[in-house]
Amino acid sequence: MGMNLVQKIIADHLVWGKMEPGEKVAIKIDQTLLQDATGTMAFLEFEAMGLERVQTEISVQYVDHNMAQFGPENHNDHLYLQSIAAKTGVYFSRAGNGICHQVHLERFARPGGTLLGSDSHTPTCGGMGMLAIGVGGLDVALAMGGAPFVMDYPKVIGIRLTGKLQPWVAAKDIIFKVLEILTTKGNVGCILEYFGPGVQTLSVPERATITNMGAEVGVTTSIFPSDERTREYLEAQDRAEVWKPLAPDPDAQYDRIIEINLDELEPLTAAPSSPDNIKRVRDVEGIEVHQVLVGSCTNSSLRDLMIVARILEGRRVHPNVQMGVTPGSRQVFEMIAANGALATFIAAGCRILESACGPCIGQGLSPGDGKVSVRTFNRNFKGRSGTMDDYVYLASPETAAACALTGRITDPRDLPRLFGIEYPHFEWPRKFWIDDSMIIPPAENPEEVEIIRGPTIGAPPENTPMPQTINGKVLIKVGDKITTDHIMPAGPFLKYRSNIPEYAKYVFYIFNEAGKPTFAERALEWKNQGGHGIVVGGESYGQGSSREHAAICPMYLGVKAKIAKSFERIHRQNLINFGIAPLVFADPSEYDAIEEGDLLRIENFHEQLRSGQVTVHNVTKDRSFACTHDLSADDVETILLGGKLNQVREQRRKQMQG
Ligand code: MIC
Ligand code: SF4
Repeated sequence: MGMNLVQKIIADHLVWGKMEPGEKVAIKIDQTLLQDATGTMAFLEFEAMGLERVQTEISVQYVDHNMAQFGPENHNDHLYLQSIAAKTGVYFSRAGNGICHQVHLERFARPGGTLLGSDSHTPTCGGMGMLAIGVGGLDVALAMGGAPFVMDYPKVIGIRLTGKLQPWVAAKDIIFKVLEILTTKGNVGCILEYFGPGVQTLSVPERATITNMGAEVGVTTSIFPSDERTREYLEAQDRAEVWKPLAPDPDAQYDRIIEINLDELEPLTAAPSSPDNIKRVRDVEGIEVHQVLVGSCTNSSLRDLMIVARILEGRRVHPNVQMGVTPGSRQVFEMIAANGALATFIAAGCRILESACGPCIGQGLSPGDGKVSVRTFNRNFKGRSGTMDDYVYLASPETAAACALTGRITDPRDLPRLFGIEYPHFEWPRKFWIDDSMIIPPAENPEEVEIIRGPTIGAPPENTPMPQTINGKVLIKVGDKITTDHIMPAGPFLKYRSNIPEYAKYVFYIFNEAGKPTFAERALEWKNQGGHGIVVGGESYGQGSSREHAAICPMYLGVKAKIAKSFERIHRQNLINFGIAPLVFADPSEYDAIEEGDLLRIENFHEQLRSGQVTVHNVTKDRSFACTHDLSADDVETILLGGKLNQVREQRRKQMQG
């Protein structure tokens, strides 16, 4: 039987396990990627596990998230990261060099390789035919130390593309279509593999827009084949030597096939406040727009910026619209500076932002109360922009540019009629502007490098082993589709990423009510009384980002279990890594019988967790209910030991003794 592309790459990297549904497989990791907001903790964990040198083909540390630098914290992190990267054998991409996913695609990704990154949008490099997976920092730290990555053998959903995008319709609209079909929940354990004749009509950066936003579908990753378009892109990046063709076998099998005819697609948008709230732009046109932002790791390639520049050329952004542009990398920045597009943006009245995540992670440009912001980004969860009452529409660069000119949500297909603008012709350059001087290679004499630890660099948090009896209290009960942005906000709090006691104050910040104790205060009060915190959630708990702080900070506050109807992959793994049990309601209707403040008691927790069935007694309501889990035996032991740091230390202690 023929193999699909995912199966081929897994087979090529298989360390152990059976390539069969329901089985676990461990794969060798060729490359890793860390960004600064998750990297500081990951490196602290790397050190805490006693690891010294990276064992991968290439590991890169990027600085792109935490760049607002209000106070010393961010720069302290950057200096720590630069020094420890040099010492441990990691490339360091300096602040200003660009967004990790964009730069990795340009300068490091290679077809057929595996990449593990401490950022949920790591699958961006799937656009280059890599198996690229987003995980928590601790899992990347382990992979840097040479450990294989263990995952559930995936279901592969084939997405067959036919036809060709029509003018004014973009790659972003393809992933919107996928989100409309698959939504953001229920896709854990799947990988999306794109194939079919429509693939060759898309350039590598367009493919990367699609694989990037596969993160919002909740799949493990997304991948495209490697073909002539991939070769052209790599040649233009002066990296033709890493190219190889990759395609599924002609008789490859998929667990499900979704057909998308590109000819029939039209401009779409993700309306507030979920990436799967997909609408036709036509159906929401006319809504007043106050802000337009072009950028983020989804849509900041040269192509994306050039399309917007050509639309704006000789025109002005609507007077009621604030417009910002973020080039995805220094390469893109240099190229738009050289070809005049930067001048076009400035003349049109755009605000030019540095090459970083910026407003995508709430670092500035928050919209006004109740105001509409159209963004080419990938996430529009309520409050992520930094404004609680935000109305963020996600859109393609084409749609964003049209909105910027009219001050209303506008279908870009109306631009010829409204402004006489023809669809811009964009030709990929035969050579990109290449200058890797902002990527610092590892030190030649690592023993001479001193690690710089500013006073705001903490230690990785310690956890105690899981108690036998859980004296639990429901500290909060939340609904469906709770994202890690809801659990652990970024924006202005992002700077506390290496200071857990401070950052923990903002856990579930969005749910705090004025005049009432915050989640953190309630949790610490209960912990100080010797109690254990429990969080209750609905479906698809822990969507979105890979930030392991959404597990570490609750752990610090004494949370021992989260009980939900279902969990998303990365957050679930982060909970395991930090010794919090992710339990699932055996009967989802039990969710309704629990209230915030209920006391929950679990006896013999160790044996119950090992057996796979956990009975929880609700002391307040005087009733019991059952929970299950699909944790492996190893995951259970990790949780019982209080997390992976304790487990790795224990293993090393035993090795030293034996
Ligand atoms: C995000 O887009 O939410 C982030 C910020 O890139 C996160 C990582 C983080 O929280 O540091 C992600 O997507 O994993
Ligand atoms: Fe940065 Fe936004 Fe991409 Fe996350 S989604 S990596 S914050 S640009």
